[in-house]
Amino acid sequence: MDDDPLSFAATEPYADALPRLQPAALAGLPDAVARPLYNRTELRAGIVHLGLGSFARAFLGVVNETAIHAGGEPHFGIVGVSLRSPAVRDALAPQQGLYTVARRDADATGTPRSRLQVIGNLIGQLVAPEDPKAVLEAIAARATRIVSLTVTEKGYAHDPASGRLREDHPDIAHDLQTGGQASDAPRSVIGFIVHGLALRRARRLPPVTLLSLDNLPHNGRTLQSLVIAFARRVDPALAEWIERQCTFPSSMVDRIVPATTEADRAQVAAALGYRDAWPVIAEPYLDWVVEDRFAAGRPDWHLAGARCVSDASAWEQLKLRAVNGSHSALAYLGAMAGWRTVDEAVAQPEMRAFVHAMLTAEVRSTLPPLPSLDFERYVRGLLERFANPALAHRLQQIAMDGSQKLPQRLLATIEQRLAGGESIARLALAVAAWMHYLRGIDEWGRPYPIDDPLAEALAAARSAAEGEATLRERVGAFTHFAPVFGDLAGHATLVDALTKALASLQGVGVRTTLAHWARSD
Ligand code: CS2
Repeated sequence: MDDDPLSFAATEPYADALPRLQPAALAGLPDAVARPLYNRTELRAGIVHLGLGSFARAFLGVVNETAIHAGGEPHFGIVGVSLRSPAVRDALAPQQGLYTVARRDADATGTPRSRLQVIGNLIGQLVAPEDPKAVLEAIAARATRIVSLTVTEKGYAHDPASGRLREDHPDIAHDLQTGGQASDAPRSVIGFIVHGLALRRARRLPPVTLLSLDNLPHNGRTLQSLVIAFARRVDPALAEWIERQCTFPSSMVDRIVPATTEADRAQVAAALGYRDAWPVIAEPYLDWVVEDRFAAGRPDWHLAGARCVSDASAWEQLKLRAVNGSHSALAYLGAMAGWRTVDEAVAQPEMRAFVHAMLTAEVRSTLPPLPSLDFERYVRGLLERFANPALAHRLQQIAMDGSQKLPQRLLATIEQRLAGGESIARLALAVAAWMHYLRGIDEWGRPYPIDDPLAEALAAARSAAEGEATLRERVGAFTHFAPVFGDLAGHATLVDALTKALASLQGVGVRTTLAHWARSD
């Protein structure tokens, strides 16, 4: 959710000596730095955004800024809500919500370059655990038209394989209780949304759009079914009002946003001449396909390059299976091999050949037709994005929360291929790499923590499987881990493919395995 592990303790002395980025500083920024060219005080809070991590600021914040510049629309300033930690608010409040986006790539000679933009449309910030009522009030405010979300997969508190609301999730269980505490001070994202919408309805205010910007399949529909399932438990009439009046457009979002480091912070400060306590780093690429079903209007995002369509599902599937599927494959294989970043991993010829083969030989056939898409070109472009040397996107960042990511990134593709009797060797290697990764130690003997909301349950499933006599039986037992494998539990062809891949990873290591698997069928 608030996804960036930025430490404020280790500050750069140089940056500390600089004045703070704030509205009065805008006029004094270097010419090359883009900045708000509108009157910030005219912006109204039309969007409440849940999950104010780096992705939201480098994606929604940027598109919205361009739309404001292009259309002069004052109704859609953003109130950002941090769901857990006050760190982003603490960093940005002294800057009155201003922050910098550094778009990074390399020029033709391979020299890294960075283009800076100061973003101005974040006009309010809330920290949910500090003041849950304020969050509910923001959702229920008359001016609010859109409630958007970047809360990561685990923020939905659903079962990743089936998509169902986890009523046993402690935050959901808390928010479902009847009485003041649950509705006045929810803890879960779904709880905030439903209790906020209940207030709206009680006040007879118009409905809003609930807009998921997370990497989930049919993210709008998924959000809708979770919200409705929760609302039915609270008040069936409310559930009906939400279903009839509010909209939940699905969308495909694509931009690589690595976590900000201290070095990034120092570099941005040096270029700005002002200290920004939490700039965000992004690749230049940005793609957004969003379903144009907004209950109360939307900003002119189409003027900022967003593609507003009637059905985004084909684009979502392409993105989840190709971009995120190969990202996860790179993360687990690369981390085990001891590579640190995506560009380092994809620079290994075996790794690059493997990703290319996985996409063209196995993922491609599962994608719905997209007449405007040149898939080979898309894959080439993707590998170039991964090769961006200026991002230093850590594989361990992508490796986190595997249990929440694998179903839609790799296993749905596998399921579809198995149904068609097609080979799954490469996709299975990526899943086997995750299973291998769960041992918590790379090929060089270096340990790392497993950062996953289901880490304990995964560790228990692993040790239960250890009791089996053969590798195949151990793998078979592990595939009964329902939140990840769902209906694929014990599927003989899958278990065979995973066993073969895991045996190779354990026996000859990542590099040699990759060389074989890039070719094999
Ligand atoms: C990544 C994504 O961290 C991850 O799991 O795969 O955040 C990825 O960088 C974005 O979805 C790209 O659009």
